[in-house]
Amino acid sequence: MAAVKQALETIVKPLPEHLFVRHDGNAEMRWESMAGQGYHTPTDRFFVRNHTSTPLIDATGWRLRVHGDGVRRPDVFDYERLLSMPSRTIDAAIECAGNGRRFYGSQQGDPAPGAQWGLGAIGVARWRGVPLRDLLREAGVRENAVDVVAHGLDAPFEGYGRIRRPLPVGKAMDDVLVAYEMNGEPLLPDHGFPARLVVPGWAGIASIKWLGEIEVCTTPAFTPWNTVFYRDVAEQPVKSAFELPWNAALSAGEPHVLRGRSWSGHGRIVRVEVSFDGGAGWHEAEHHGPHLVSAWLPWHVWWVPERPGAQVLLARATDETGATQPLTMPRHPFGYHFDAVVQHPVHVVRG
Ligand SMILES: Nc1nc2c(c(=O)[nH]1)N[C@H]1C(S)=C(S)[C@@H](COP(=O)(O)O)O[C@H]1N2
Ligand SMILES: [Mo]
Repeated sequence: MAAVKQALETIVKPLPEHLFVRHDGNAEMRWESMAGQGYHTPTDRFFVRNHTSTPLIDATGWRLRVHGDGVRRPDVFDYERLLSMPSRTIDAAIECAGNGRRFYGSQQGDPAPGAQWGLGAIGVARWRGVPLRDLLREAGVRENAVDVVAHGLDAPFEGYGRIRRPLPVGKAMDDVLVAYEMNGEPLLPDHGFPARLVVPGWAGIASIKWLGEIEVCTTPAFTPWNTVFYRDVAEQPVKSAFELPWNAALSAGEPHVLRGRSWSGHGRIVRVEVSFDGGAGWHEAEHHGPHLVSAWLPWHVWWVPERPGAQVLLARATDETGATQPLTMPRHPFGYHFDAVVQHPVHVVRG
C-alpha cells in the first residue's frame, strides 16, 4: 500500500535540524521555519510528541472498535469503511499542554519538569476525516453517555498501560474529527496513521493518535491521562509567537516586517500588540490571512530598530472572550498552559 510505503520511508528519516529542536524522542517546530509559509504548518515541520515511540500500523489489518455501556450497538470500523463514510475537512491547531514550559524556568526562575518546549509544540493542519459523532451515532450512542475514552495503539507507557484519554460526550458529539488525512495526504505514522482524533481547541493529549478503540461510558471515566497526567486541562490558553529565530540578527536603521501568529483554544483572536521597549509601549499588529477559530491568526508589524545591541520583542494577544496574555504566570507543577508574554531576544546589528 502506497501509504504504508510512504510511512516506512518517513520513520527511518531523521528529523531535519533546521526544522526541529529535539527533546528526547520529541521534536519541536522551529518558529523561523514558518516564515514565508502559508496558513498551515507543512507536515515536514509539524511537531511530534510521543509518550513512547511511533508504531508502524498496517492499514489493512487495522480496526477501530466502538464499544462500552454507552452504546447500543458496539461496532467495528476498518480503514476502507472509514474512508467510505461522508468526510469533513477542518483547519485546526494541535498544541501540547506543555508548549512554552521552558519559560517557567527561563523567564520566571522556577523550572517545571518535563520536555522543555519553547513555543513550537503547536501546528495548524488541514485535517480530513469523519466526525466522531457519526461513528458514535452508528454505534447507537445512548442519551445518558457521559465520557468517551479514546485508546491509542502505541506501546504502553511506563506502568500505566496504553495511552487513553477521556473526553466529555458533549465535545465528542460537537466538532471532534476521526482524521485520516493531514494537509491532503494520508496521516504520517508520527501523526497517528491510520487514524487519530482531532479535538479542536483542546490540549494535544485529547487528540489521540493511532486510534484503536473508542469506549463510550455512562459514568465518568478515569485513566492516568486525566488523573495523573494532563489533569484539569481542556481548552488551550491565548499565546503568540514571532516567526523569527531565537537571537535573530536585525540591522539597525532599516525597516523590518516582523511576522507572527497568535491563537487561543477559547475562540478568535481580536487583538495583537507588540512591544519593542520591554512593555512600556505597545503597537497594534496588523492581521492578515484567515482568522479561524481553533487555529491561528497571522499578523505583522513594522519596526525600525534604532540602537544596536541585545533587545527583546514582546507580543501579546487577546481573544474574543477577553482573555489576554499576562506578563507572568503562577507556577504550575507540571508546566502546562504557559501563556504569559514570551520575551523573544534579538540582536540589533549596525546597518
Ligand atoms: N496514542 C497517542 N496519542 C497521542 C500521544 C501519544 O503519545 N500517544 N501524544 C499526545 C500528545 S501529549 C500530543 S501534544 C499530541 C501531539 O500530536 P503530534 O505528535 O501529531 O503533533 O498527540 C497526542 N496523542
Ligand atoms: Mo501533549
